[in-house]
Amino acid sequence: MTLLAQLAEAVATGTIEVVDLTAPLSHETPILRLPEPFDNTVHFELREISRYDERGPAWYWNDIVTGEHVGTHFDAPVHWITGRDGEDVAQVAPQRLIAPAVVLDASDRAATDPDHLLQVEDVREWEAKHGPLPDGGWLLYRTGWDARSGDQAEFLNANETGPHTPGVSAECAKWLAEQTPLRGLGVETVGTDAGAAHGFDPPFPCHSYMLGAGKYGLTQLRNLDRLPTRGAVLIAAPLPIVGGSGSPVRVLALVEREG
Ligand code: 23J
Ligand code: MN
Repeated sequence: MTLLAQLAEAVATGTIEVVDLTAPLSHETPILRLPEPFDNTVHFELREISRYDERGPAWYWNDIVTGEHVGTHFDAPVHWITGRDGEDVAQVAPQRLIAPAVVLDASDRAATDPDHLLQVEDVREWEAKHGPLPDGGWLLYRTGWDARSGDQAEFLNANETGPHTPGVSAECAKWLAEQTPLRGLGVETVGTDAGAAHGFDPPFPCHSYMLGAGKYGLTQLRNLDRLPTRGAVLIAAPLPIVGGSGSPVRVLALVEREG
């Protein structure tokens, strides 16, 4: 059998499980809310064109209204000023959209501290236990935040001091961007940066350093608890929006199961 025939058979029989890491897209899908004076994205929306009616007797279809950065989505380098000369989302080579992924689980700490920040030493510790970060792969940062994704207020967890969601320290973001062979960072929260990251130095360090280094972001992932610490392969397929800064993305993980 060819390699591809083996893959198809393994998927068909469940020897390779396909785990969907994508949040469902609807008007209720939580979105980012930046504070004044910044402009914000819109909620996802379906606009019905016809539904087996006088507008189209035999067919149902919709227009969609969405931001690029709505729901589970892909951040392209050009999204940030540091990556302005880098790739837009349509320029990302398809070969780079299939890559290994590892999972770093900080859900215990995020449960007691919603402002929990990943530090370089946490990743170092993870590497000592689980091996090196994958060359050209994804680091998936599990925080348990996907459990809140059914509700915008719980998901953003904002109070009078702003949003409180876990993320990555500025030092760690710089290190991940510049000192590791990662292709990108995937998170369960609304963006790759912590809720409080507008006040970091630099502001939004994950966006700033990762996208500035030509790396990618994936947000609002779910089902990371169904992935092995290492060994999964991710297929992340953003729409080729010409000139776009990002796109809603379907993220599928291939996971090998025992016999
Ligand atoms: C624009 C400004 C700040 C942030 C973001 C977008 C995102 O999180 C995003 O979706 O890229 S933090
Ligand atoms: Mn984004």
